[in-house]
Amino acid sequence: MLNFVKYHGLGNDFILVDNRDQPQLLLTPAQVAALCHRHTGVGADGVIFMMAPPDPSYDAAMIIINSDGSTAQMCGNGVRCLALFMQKLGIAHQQGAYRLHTGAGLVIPHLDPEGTVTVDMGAPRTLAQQIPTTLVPADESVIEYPYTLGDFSNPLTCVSMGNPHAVFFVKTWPSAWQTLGQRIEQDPCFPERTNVHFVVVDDDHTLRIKVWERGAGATLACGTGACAVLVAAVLTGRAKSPATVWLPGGPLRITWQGETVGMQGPATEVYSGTLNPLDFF
Ligand code: ZDP
Repeated sequence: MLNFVKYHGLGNDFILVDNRDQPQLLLTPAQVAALCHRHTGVGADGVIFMMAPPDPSYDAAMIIINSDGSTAQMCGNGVRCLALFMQKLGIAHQQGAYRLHTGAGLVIPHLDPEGTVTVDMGAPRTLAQQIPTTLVPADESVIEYPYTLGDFSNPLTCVSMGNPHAVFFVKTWPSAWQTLGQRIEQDPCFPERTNVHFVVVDDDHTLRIKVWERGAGATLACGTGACAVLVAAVLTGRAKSPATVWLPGGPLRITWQGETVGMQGPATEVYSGTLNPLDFF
């Protein structure tokens, strides 16, 4: 039997599994997809596995599998959830912070006294080979690129927070933004697919976004996406750090002064349970 705890960060929800005892994942990608199903499973945007740290300089490693069974390198809301899960399990921390190994490198969540989690998300990357995208040569960045797909034409800025993000600043959200988001996610110019964000700038320090997530579809929030959006807004002169990024599920506080990106927001335990993975094939 498998013990799990369900958490969410602004409605972006995850099944968390303590997988520190063994190197193999306790669930297959197909089982993850089945568990994430909202009618026939537990229901979640992804599963987060807490793995043993790769070396003593880390407290744990994080692996995230999206609700479609694909693997992501990083997950901002998930890091906040994982930090609270580690605290619940009594895992020792140094001055309220954990050092996590992720597909995006070292990420450091701090447990705030008020119950929120502030995460040092590492440095953003913008080179085409780091996104990855074939829109421009490998060592160039995609900033205000004249992107066109069918009858959608809009400048595009791409930022990696370990995982790929395509950011479109718009005056108003396209009416069919979900269909559009899905088509952009799968545009062959993004060989690893991409997360997609449509962003309205309210003022220098306030942004509102709609999120289409790679491998999960429309979600209520995306932590790495909120970070990528502020970086894109600063790079294109549209906003300044610090900013409040409003997602459908609520606000995240994002800072970027040119080095690592900071993200502050809530995470909430929903319930814990036990299931037999074999019931999900
Ligand atoms: O990059 C991807 O495939 C995303 N679906 C991963 C999850 C990102 C997330 N929404 C976040 O908060 O950063 C969980």
